[in-house]
Amino acid sequence: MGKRPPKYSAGALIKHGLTRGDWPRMWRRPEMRSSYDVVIIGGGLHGLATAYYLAENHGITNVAVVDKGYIGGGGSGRNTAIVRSNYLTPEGVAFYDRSLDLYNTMATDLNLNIMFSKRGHLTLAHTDSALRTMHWRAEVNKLQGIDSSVIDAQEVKKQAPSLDVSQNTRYPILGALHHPPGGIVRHDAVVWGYARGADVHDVHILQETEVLDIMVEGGSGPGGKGAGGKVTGVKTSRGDISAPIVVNCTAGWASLISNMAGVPLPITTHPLQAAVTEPCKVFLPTVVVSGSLHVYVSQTDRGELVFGASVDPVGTYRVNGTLEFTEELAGHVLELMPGISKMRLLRQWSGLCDMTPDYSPVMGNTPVEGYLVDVGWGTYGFKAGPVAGETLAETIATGRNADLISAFGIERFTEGDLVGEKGAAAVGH
Ligand code: PYC
Repeated sequence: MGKRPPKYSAGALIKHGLTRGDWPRMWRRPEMRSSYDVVIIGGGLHGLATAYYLAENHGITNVAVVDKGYIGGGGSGRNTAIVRSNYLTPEGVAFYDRSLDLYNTMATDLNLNIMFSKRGHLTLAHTDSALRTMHWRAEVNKLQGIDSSVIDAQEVKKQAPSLDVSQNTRYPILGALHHPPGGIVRHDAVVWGYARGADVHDVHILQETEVLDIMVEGGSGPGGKGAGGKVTGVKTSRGDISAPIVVNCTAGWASLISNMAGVPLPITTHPLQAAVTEPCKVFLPTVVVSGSLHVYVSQTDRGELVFGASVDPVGTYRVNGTLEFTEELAGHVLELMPGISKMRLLRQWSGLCDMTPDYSPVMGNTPVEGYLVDVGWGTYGFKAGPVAGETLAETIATGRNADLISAFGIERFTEGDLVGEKGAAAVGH
């Protein structure tokens, strides 16, 4: 435990740069074994974090992370990199706050600059009912020690001077939920940091390895799969792997992968579109979200504005951008910040969001022994990655769902014990 990636002195870095020296790989391309103690499906932030914490916190290192593409090529590379813990339910607040703690120490823990910019987070209220929900969230947050409060329109203007807070607009800003610990993070650095941290512990990261089936025996469903069964491994495009524990850490394809184990999930998959502008002088010092206008925006340290929206209303697996999105986004953004009308959009993209009925994830053990899920991440997967990995690793190591995820179990959908987080989603859905 506690293995660290090598550190380089400034002199060694300069020498490497000038001599084009032999840079060590951040993670290897190992030969696939025929069996592992744990197979994690999905080489994104969640899968890699799970592998890292299994090794780092529990000494479980005979682990493979398999991905049909390249690591970080799914939701981890397609999000808008916002972190915060100002949720609506006590379960959500505690969970996302632990993730923020882990983000706070991550640069040191993983020895990589993840560019965490703790710049604060504003969720605007344009109606009395939205303001009421902000007060509700602020009180839930404060009860759990989270720095979160409702501020009025004048204070909003101080936090984000480019916002139009005049009261004669279509959606006047009445106030906002202000959450100073929120911010943005360099998303790929987080993926790379966990990948390197896991690789140092000899975890196998197997890219371009597609899972074709999950092998289960003794279950009550067709082919011996489903409830009451036991996992025995996975079939992949590079051959079979036997494993007593298989973890579904996928986004976008979570329900299709889960069907392979005979464990259906209450998930619908929708694209979420995002876009980035050309860079300009930094003028937006905080993250701004408007649920009513279906938009959120932050400015990177390079000066680009990064925008996101609500999920597209129709469920598909498509990840291209649409002109309708761009038009709608521009209209809504200009209502908030009329001053940026001359800025040009550079590019747009989509990520796939697995939406659950209560806007909370599905995590932990399932009715198939040895098959665990870390899915249903909707529009909130990036901020949850570290705590998802930490709690999943604990669940695997101890055999029982970690306390922080006990409310997110799959059984809540049959027991009717939902964790309704819709009021704290960044945007309307
Ligand atoms: O929940 O903070 C959020 C979020 C940001 C982007 C998408 N969801």
